[in-house]
Amino acid sequence: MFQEYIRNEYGKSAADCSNEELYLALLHMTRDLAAARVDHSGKKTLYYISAEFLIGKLLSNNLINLGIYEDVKKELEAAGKSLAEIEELELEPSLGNGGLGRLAACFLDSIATLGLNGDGVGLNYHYGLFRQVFENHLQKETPNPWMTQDSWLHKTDTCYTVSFGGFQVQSRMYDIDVVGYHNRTTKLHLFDIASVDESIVGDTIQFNKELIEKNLTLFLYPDDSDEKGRLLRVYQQYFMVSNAAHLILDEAVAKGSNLHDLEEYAVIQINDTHPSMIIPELIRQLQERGILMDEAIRIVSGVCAYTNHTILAEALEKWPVSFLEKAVPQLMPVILELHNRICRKVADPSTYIVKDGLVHMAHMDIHYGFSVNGVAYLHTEILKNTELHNFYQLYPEKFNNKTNGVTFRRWLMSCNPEMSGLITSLIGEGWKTDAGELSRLAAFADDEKVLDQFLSVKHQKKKELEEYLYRTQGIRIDSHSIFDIQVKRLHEYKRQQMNALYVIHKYFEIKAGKKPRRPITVIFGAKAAPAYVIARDIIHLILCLQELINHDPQVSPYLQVVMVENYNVTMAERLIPACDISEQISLASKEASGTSNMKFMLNGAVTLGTSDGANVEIAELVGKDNIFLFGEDSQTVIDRYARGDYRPRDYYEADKDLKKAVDFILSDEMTAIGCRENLERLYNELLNKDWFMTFPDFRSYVETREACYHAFEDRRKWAKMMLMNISQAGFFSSDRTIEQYNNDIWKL
Ligand code: 26Q
Repeated sequence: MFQEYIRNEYGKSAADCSNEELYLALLHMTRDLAAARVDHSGKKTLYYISAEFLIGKLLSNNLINLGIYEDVKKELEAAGKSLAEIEELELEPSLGNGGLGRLAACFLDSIATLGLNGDGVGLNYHYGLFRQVFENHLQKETPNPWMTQDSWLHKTDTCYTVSFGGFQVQSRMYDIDVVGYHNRTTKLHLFDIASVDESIVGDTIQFNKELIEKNLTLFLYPDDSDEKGRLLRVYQQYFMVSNAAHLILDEAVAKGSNLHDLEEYAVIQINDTHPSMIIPELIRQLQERGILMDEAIRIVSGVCAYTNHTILAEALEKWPVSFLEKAVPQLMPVILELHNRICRKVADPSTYIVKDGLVHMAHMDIHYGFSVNGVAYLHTEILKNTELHNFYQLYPEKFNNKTNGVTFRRWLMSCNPEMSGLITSLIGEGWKTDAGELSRLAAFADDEKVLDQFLSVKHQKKKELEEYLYRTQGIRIDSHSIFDIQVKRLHEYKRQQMNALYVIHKYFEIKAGKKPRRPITVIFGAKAAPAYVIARDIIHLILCLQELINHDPQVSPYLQVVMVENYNVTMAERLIPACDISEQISLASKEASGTSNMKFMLNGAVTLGTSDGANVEIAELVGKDNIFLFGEDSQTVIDRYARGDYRPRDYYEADKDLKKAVDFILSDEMTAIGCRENLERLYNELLNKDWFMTFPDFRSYVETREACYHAFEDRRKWAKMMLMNISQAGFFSSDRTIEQYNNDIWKL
């Protein structure tokens, strides 16, 4: 079939084609095969609405899910071509910031794989998240175009008119097929407008934020710390949900709904508060279609379910009434009506929707949705007991937990075929559709031959990373060292700065002659929101340390620091299989779940982490012998915040290693390389504020990290830890998560 595509398109054989030609032929064939499996049978449809879908490259993934990856690879090899090289030509669509967006992509894979009738709905950002480059040890942002003439996007005939205050735009829906593993194809619907003008973007990501008709779908919002352009984000969100509401109602009617019975035809999962305006917008559109307010509210409350992804109060969206009045005036009367009904019914003003001129999006979701879920056990408990306690008292029946998961197709089968092959050779193919079967690996925990195979796969992946980083970024690392990796968005609560303080501490030890038994390579990957000053300063610190340490002949044989440029899904697929130690060191209570922790575990890395998010569940599953936990627990942290008596200086004065590490930030060595202003700002922030409490955890972090490196030296014992981690990873398959969403919430 592939040869037929090549003959038809180019009239020559695969051997005579360029990689570009082969890529396009593969794209076309895969698209056609995927389309042949489109199936929307089932009365009820799930709409997973999300401002982000961080789908990553699709070629390999789709080939795997279609069951033809191996055949295609062999066919190409026979023609002297490499599928790996061809894959590199695909551009990665960066339509997400991090965890939340990647989760949405994993969920789509599992929905299709389980054969459920569910689609994603989002926005077709032309540039997605910025591309990160380093200049003078600082992050610089550049535009990251991903759309090409020919891509996975399929232009549909579905177009709507969307009204904003004072003007209207015409939308169009573009679809990307979501191929289930050996199952049906569902859709990711991405809405766009024809009037977007890419020419208003230059070499930077600055652009005129007032020309809504030209910029509406140009960029994905880099996190919530960009104060400017927040109004544009409201326009984006409304554009997304207005289209979604239109689509949902049209599809329900086409399937025979009279709209009064909408809940038999549709269920909507609201991915964080970014799509929350779907609630008033659906009510508004139902009214337009002749349904009265009381009834419209009843209908919408029966179809909307809300997922919370954060307990950081500052990240919960609250839009000024003035923004909404300007951007979407037609929505304000509905929001006020929803608010007034709560005021009449509920005594507790802390739960009201409109307060002090701000619309609290999450409050609307909780009052008018039928389900509220957190994304890990601990996170949901904290929501119920602390952050959303007043809501929990009103609606205990709405609250439920859905611990996150990741798709094993991408995060093991595709990125680590060697490990997949080893697992399959030991326990058969069953785990690919029933991840729980991985537990059968435990039977090999003391089989030395098997343990050595695990070590050898890990080394193979480390060598591949070594080669890849050199080839793509000119960075040299040593695959015989310990790979200690922290990759995730840069945020103070995730505490990359604590990892950096450890690096400084280790630097001093080596200088003083205390050399590690084996060299250590500390790898970071992280983008900072452009407006998040301290996050940028932390990147600066790490890049300066990289420069200093890697050029210090006394230290560099034992310690290497690497910050990879432009960390994204593709890079994650290289880093995760090669990792020995997975850094999951957020301040307890702050990381809702984390999902890289699951991907690392699945690939045989051992977690060094705090009792936060899903780490707690990982620890429960693997047992304390197979994880390195440290630091204060969430209750201790929550209590300290409540007391408000944290003084970082007390810890700094009391621990001379900590003091030395912190002071080093402003040392002559560092200011000779970096920028004093940035380093000083970070130093002051740590010493005077340290809002995410790195100092209280520093000592136990250092000790536990040392214990971890020590354990690494007993290679067989370490291999057993790797194996135990993989064997317990089944719970973190997004297939399990989606099954729970379906059983408890969607009921498809
Ligand atoms: C908010 C307002 C204005 C502009 C942007 C935003 C915004 C954008 C992105 C707010 C939050 C995000 C992303 C949040 C996120 O990725 N959360 C992560 O979700 C993961 C999946 O559930 C969890 O595993 C992580 O713990 C959580 O941090």
